[in-house]
Formats: sequence, C-alpha cells, structure tokens
Amino acid sequence: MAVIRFILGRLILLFNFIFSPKSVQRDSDSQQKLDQTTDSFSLYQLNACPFCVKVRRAMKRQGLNIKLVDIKQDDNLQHLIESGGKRTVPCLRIDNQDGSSQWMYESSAIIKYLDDVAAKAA
Ligand SMILES: N[C@@H](CCC(=O)N[C@@H](CS)C(=O)NCC(=O)O)C(=O)O
Repeated sequence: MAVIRFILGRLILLFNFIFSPKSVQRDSDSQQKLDQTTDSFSLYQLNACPFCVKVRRAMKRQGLNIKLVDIKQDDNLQHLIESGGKRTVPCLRIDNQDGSSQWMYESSAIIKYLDDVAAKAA
C-alpha cells in the first residue's frame, strides 16, 4: 500500500510539473500589495499529497507567494496538531496582527479563501 501511494504521489508530481498552470500577471503595485497580505500566511503541506498539489496549483495560478511548511520536517507536524487541532494537510495558517492565528483546513475552502484574497488585490 505504501509503495502504491508513493508511486501515485510521484505521478501526481510529474503531471503537476508537466501541466503546471500559468500565473496571472499583475502590475507590480498590486503584486506587492498581495505579497504583503500573504506574508502572514503559511501552507502546512506535504509535497506529494494530491490535495496539497491542488492548493499549490491554485496558488501558482493566482501568483501567490505563500510560505510552504513541510509537515515531515522539524516539529511542524506537532505544531499543526497542537495549534490547528488536526494532523490533516493542506492547512492554511493565517497569522493575525494581534499574535493569534487561524488554521484553515479543506483544500476547497483554502482555494476559495485565496481566490477571494487575490481578487481583492486586483
Ligand atoms: N478533504 C480534505 C482531504 C485532505 C486529506 O485527506 N489529506 C491527507 C493527505 S493527502 C491527510 O492529511 N491525511 C491524514 C489525516 O487526515 O490525518 C481536503 O480536501 O483538504
């Protein structure tokens, strides 16, 4: 089962590489404003997870520069479970100015949220 999952993961990465989406082009002011907004975002994820690939493709389409946090590295998984409440990825962490954080699960909800953020910067 682990072998099949590994092979499927590599195939997903290969197809994602071959059919990589094009990024939307913005003027530099709009892109800078968007980069400032998304500077406080982090995507907790795994490289070959299909739902994470789906979110990363949406980020690429929207030209979003969001920090990726691999839950296999350091104590990122522990941090996700303790602060987000679940070990599922993808999970978008949004750091607020008051020091609190929101943890958003579900790839479709994350993509909708990011599309809305990108639309506001247009
Ligand atoms: N419905 C979720 C599914 C996410 C999902 O199943 N992620 C897998 C990795 S591909 C996972 O984290 N599984 C471990 C778990 O849920 O504890 C989404 O669309 O984001």
